[in-house]
Amino acid sequence: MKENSYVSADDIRSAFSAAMSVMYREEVPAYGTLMELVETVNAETLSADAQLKERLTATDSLERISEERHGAIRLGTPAELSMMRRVFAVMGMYPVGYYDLSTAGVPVHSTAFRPVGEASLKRNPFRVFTSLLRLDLIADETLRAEAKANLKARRIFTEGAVELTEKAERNGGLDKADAESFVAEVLETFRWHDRANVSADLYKRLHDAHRLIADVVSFKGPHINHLTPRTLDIDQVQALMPDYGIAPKAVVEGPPTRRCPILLRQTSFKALEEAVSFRDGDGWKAGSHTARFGEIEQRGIALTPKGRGLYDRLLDQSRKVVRPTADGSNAREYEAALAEVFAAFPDSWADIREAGLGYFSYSLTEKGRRTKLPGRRDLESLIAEGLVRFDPIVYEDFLPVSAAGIFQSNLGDGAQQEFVASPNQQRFEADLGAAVLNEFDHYAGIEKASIESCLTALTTAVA
Ligand code: OOG
Ligand code: NI
Repeated sequence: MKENSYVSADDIRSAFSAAMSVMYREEVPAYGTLMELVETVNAETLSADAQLKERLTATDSLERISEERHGAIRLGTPAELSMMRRVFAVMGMYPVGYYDLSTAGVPVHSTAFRPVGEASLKRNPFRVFTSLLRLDLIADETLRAEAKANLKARRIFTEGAVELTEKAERNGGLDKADAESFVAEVLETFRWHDRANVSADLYKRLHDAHRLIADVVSFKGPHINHLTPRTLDIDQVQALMPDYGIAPKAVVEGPPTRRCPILLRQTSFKALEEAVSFRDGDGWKAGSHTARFGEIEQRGIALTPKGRGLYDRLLDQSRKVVRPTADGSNAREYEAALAEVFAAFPDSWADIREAGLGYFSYSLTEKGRRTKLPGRRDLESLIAEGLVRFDPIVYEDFLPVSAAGIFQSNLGDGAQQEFVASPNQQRFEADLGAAVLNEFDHYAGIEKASIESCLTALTTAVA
């Protein structure tokens, strides 16, 4: 078969995220309500801000503005993780970044599978935050062995999904019919199963060890636990959630509201209690489980290691002043402390660039396009003369402190558990079967390529 008859990985990813959106709205009606709210707020924001509308029309497709940007799953074994890597690769999604959440009392470590090239991100940036349970953090040896045996016995991928992944690897792609079956087969892995794999007794013991362990071990597969559309005004959606009958988490995670958005802000509605049944001899016993929720995100500029260092320090500093509680009782104080501390982070694109805190994409201005230079010049003088402009590069990754906040608020308001901090990227990569990509290299590469293309165009363009 000729290569050009294959469906592009970007198109498979788009079809997959659309199918997942439909499935999740059916499974979790409150998520459908959140989507409606997001669409309303996005439409209002756009009609109130003609400049924003113009900018987004030029850079993004307006009709897709409210679509899902990410989702999340939690896996149980190294074999599940490495197979998941192969499945995502068929959709052009690669593991970027390593996130250790043990420090935050969550017994997992994670990566994000996402598209990496500029064109792929533009086509559809859908990512999946993927966590691997760390059974080594369960103290009780008997319980650990039971959990392990349960996980070992389950099959989270359909035979069709495995066969089509192998076929794509062998041939370098899938044709239209195979791509359609692939999406349908892979969707099965993410589906909710209301019949648990375990008895009520084992569920309770797992749950007592950590709620997250019960969520990963007790079910047939790694149900998608949330999807996350993009909002143009996260504060407004957060404020309006109660009017729509959904309970927001206490605070928005990430940086405060700013003129020049940095990194990622996110919030969610709290996970719902859902009816499930547990194994009980030959029959079933009714119970409940809390895992699934909806989230929203608003992204800003990707920061350089220096900018990220400043962000981490300021976040740490504000949390020393006020630590947000799960019940929201000190949410206002936390927001105030955050805003005050973050006043130290420059808030104009020019200042952020000058201080080397963020990554920018450079392009020729109108004047630059009409200019031809005899030889290469340095970037700063080209900017000063109005030949080259700079625009922020969007942050495409996640933030460990924010992720921990999202995890925690969806695991209930109960006492937080402490684990000894034990990042183990090497172990994660061995389980994954590949190294994770470094997010900073990626942004630096995009920035560098944009500078190079300006310089080339300026010296070869016809006046
Ligand atoms: C993942 C939580 C992290 C995010 O957006 O930071 C996350 C989970 O609950 O499984 O999705
Ligand atoms: Ni999320």
